[in-house]
Amino acid sequence: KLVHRGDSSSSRETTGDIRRGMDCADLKQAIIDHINFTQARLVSQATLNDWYMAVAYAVRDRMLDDWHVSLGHLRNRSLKIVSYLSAEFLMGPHLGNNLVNLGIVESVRRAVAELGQNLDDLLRQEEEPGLGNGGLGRLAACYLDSLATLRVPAIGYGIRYEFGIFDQEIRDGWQVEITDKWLRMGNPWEICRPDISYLVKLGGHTEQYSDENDCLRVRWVPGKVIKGVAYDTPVAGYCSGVTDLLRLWKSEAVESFNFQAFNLGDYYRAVDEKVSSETISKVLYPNDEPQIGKQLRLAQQYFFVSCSLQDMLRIQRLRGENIGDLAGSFAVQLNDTHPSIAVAELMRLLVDEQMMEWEPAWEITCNVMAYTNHTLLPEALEKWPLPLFSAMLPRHLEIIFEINRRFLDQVRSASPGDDGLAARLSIIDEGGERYVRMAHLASVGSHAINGVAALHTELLKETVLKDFHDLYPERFHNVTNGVTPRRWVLLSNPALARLISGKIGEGWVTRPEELRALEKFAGQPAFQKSWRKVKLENKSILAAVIRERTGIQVDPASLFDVLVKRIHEYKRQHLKVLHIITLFNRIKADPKSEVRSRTFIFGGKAAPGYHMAKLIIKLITSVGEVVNNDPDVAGRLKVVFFPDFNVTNGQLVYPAADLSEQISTAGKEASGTGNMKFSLNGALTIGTLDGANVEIRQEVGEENFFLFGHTAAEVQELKSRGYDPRSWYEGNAPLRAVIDRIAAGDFSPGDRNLFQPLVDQLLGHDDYLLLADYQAYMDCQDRVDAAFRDRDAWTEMSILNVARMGMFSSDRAIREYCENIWHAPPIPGD
Ligand code: NBX
Repeated sequence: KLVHRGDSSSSRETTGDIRRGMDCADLKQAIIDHINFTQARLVSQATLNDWYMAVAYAVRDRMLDDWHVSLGHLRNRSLKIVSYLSAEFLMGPHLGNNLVNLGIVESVRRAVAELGQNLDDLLRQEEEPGLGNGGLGRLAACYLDSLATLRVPAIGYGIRYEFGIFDQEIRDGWQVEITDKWLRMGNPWEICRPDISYLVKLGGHTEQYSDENDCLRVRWVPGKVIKGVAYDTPVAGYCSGVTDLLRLWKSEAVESFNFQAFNLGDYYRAVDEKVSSETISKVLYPNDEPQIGKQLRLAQQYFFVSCSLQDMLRIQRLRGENIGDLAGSFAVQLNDTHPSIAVAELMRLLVDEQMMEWEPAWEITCNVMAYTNHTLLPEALEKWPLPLFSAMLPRHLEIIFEINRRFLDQVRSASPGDDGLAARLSIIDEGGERYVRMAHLASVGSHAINGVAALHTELLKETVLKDFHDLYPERFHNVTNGVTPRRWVLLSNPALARLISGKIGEGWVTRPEELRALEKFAGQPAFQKSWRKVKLENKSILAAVIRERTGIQVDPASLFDVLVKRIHEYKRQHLKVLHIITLFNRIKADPKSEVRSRTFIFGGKAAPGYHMAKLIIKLITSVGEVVNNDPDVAGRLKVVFFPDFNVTNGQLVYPAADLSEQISTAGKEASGTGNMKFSLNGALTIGTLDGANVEIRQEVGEENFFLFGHTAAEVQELKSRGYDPRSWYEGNAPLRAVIDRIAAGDFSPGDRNLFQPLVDQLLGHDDYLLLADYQAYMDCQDRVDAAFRDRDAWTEMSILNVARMGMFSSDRAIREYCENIWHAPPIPGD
């Protein structure tokens, strides 16, 4: 009998273990139990959220056996643990992904249905943990999925932000930021581990002292101490039996109250102390590229790095191994420079706390650490003013000076007299106000340095890290990014996954090179028809959501032309706008001119302080306002700004795209990963030779990719010749007409100067060469229109894109890291 406790409304038979059982009856009983005992609700009174929570807990229970076994492997001395240090993990909603990876979507769907609920409704209840800005944070999440799928023992270490990336609303065409209170309704996926916590020091000063052997040592006397508490989330591999660990740190006050000692003044001071300690993990900084020199951000970075390294030392002791063998037990990957203070912190822990000598400590540090660079933009490279740094991390600054002294000694003895070289390589920027350059710290203290796409790695070696490449060529690797086909196809595009598996079997989910088997069906009319049907269904689903969220009616039969990513001038969302206005002008010049039906879908958040990015959003919505309602356009063009682009919305958008816009200025986008998600879902790409576009084009074939624009080398060349945007404007009549329309206020009634800053930037500087690429982009878009007209040829290209995207699985990327950088083998199969 289904034991119903405290609720008389439903009773049925159960077979066994409600914590583990996979029978429908077990699942139902488990869900009801969680409604009754975890949510403390009667089934008859349960809200949709109670149902979601109960299902989440029932699924989590079913992850725990594998998790315990996997956690046990952390103590297996023959296995190396990958420690992925990242200030961001953009995991996306957990429930759907866990159902997919555990292979229990259908059984849970049925159990939920028999309880009178709809699984899709429950999936929509989950508030996604938005603990990241964009590509970098999402990459970390894809990599955890692949690590668990490939059975590699791994811990993702990061920060449990109380408020993640803001929610975006569009009001009057402008972005408005809303606080992301993702924990409001509780988080069923995390397990708080109050017993796993570490103290982290901040501020104060250092002192020298003599130890018992009369050795001179340094003691750090902090101004303040805070505590980091572990919150663990299981990360299940796809049918791999391995469940890895995401361990996020929450900051707390060390002693909340000291009741014995308090008088009124001390009481308030104690409360202030608590509040300021908790501030550290309060909020994710919503800035992607340009670096902001905020003190709290450095505190966040140090906080999570220190907790994570202390945790690794604890695990090392649990394994019964010597601290000196740390590099045999752990591979630490620095996800950009955000965690690069780890180099100095590990040195401090080894030298000051483990009383190790400098040289062996340094060898361990370099053997453990590896650094991934994600950007070439000079303004994005992290550097901290010395006064700020020494006020917060006085001991680390001393250690960095010592690292730098030894490093520059080597440089000088290898290149005597080359003071310029030493100055360029120095971890301390001494030209003017002094800074600590974090990319230099990471490069000096790591045995491996990698870029995230072939072109990016080459440019890294030639530009930002050129001197390091000359010095340590063997440290440089390329690992082209990848995305997980579990979340980005199986979960988000189930209809396409079914169609593919029906043809070639399910092996592609873990061996995506098998997608190649689709090539032979690419020209088959019946298969093409099914392929188009899936795409059309996905477009209809998206169209309904667009209608609901923006009020705009779009035609699923039109070409869905999509540009979703963070808003940034280098990503050139406004180049897409120039295209739209060009088409608009053609219609206005001759309403009967043939302009093919297109739906332009934009999405993405702007950093709250990035005015130009926010103005670009306003430009998109304003152009939409005019174009969407123009009688001459007559519905042929629709412009949509889809608000609040995040992982959840991405899962709706990628499967519905016909055309993927990857139009950054060549040399600026390190890799891109959205480009991969689109193509894996059958969109064709229009793009520049930038980031991973280069390799995507190579793989899918140049005849299946719409290429335009100056190459990175040509961009360089243009700029060094003295780029003059105004001459491009004057020499191109349609371009002039487009810019003049914006400048004349045609899209900003009542405020003709609204977009003047944008126009001034384009005509005055045009740092990202929109005007130089304009004509090539228009011509390429005309080729897209022509190609879309031939439905069968287009479908064939779409199938070939999917068939040839295998190399962009994050499994391939993780295998490369494991083999070339981490030297971490998988857990042997059961
Ligand atoms: O990392 C992105 C790059 O722009 C993409 O080209 C690349 O594909 C992706 C993964 O390698 N970078 C990125 O997303 N950066 C940030 O989100 C970021 C966040 C905080 C910050 C600086 C950058 N302080």
